[in-house]
Amino acid sequence: MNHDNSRNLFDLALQYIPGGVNSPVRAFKGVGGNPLFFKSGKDAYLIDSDDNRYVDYVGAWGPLILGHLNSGVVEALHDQLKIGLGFGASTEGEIQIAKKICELVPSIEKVRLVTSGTEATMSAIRLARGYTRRDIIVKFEGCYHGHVDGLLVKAGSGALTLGEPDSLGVPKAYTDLTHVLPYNDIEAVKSFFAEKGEQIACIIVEPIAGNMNFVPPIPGFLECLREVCSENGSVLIFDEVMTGFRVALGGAQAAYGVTPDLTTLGKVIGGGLPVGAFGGRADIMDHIAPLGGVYQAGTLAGSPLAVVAGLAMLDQISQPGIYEGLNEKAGVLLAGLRERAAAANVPFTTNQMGGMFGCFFSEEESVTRFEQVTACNIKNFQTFFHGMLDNGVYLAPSAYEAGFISTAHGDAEIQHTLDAAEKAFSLINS
Ligand code: KE4
Repeated sequence: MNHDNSRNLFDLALQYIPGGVNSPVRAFKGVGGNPLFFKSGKDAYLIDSDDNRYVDYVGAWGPLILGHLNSGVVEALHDQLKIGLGFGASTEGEIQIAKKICELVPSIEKVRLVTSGTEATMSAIRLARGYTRRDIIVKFEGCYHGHVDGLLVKAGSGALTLGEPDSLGVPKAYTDLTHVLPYNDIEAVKSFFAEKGEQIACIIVEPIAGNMNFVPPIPGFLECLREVCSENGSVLIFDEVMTGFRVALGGAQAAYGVTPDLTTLGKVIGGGLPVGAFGGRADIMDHIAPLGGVYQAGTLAGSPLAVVAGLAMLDQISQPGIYEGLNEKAGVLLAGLRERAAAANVPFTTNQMGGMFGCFFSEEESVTRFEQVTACNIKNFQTFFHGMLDNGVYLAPSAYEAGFISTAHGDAEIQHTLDAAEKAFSLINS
């Protein structure tokens, strides 16, 4: 495949943008080579700046559950563009999407819109601290909750991809208040809370860890978090920016039957436009300004464009059968990948829920711990990534990211992907 235009655009981007990208994980540092520049997308496909076509499993990192340029979302945007881009004042649409979110996620009694997942988690943490009047927070190694100062500690996603799980520029005073525990380690949670429980403002957790690839909670892990938070008056925050409306209509909390006190959302609820949200128990949310003393604000919060796109997305994914279809398609894809890996004698395993999945170049039967993720064969992943790219399949350019399938992926796209995988796996032992 010819990537001359992407190469030229990257050289130009490097003159004006740090690292040539506006978000580190796009830089291909996790796979080697230069990042691609894309110019369009339609349904399950992306077109890059050299007119190469790919079946896309990144989906803008999760939002595009209905594929690129979904007609319902585009139509809603066209209608909104005729009447206004934004007013810095309230609109009816904000009530509609807030109501829809509260209906679809029962634990959310009240919700505040923001413009990114980072803003959502930052605000939820501040709210938990303001509500409990406590400072210490708990997160888990390998989880990523956006680039919030106090959460850039042993973080996943781009931080892990670049091998910098802790960031420069974050004062020690901030990270001293963040306690990091191993994901899925029930005993570690119990002993930490036995010692410090009454000092803990909150736990923030990805109910499925999608930023160290795809690591599901082991039985009892989420229930343990719920129990220790209830016992100690700490706030349980499920960061469902990635899993919300992705793994199930009510998110991972619906799939696992564990109810958090607060939930953060993003990605899917914006239909591809910048939206985040945090919401949960009304008695906690009512501590947010202007009602309560926890300040939080945003110029573009509740942007009418993002709201109509999000509403069009939520209306469509609320239809019966959507998640069963995504689950089935992802299941067929992953079974096919496992078959082809085995045929090529490549150690390979997968995890999946709904339209979200993870692929690991690992001997492990199942991957449930951070150490198992970081022990995966990175070189095999990199060879596979480029083999797939050269055969028209675009995967996340990092071994620490999840994959996403959309309603626009059909049998043809899955077959194309499996045919590409057969070639890509064969490169590994050649
Ligand atoms: P944003 O600020 O990037 O909108 O959301 C931060 C965030 C919060 N919580 C979870 C669970 C997330 O996955 C994210 C962002 N996800 C990454 C991909 N793993 C965004 C991609 C990127 O950083 O470019």
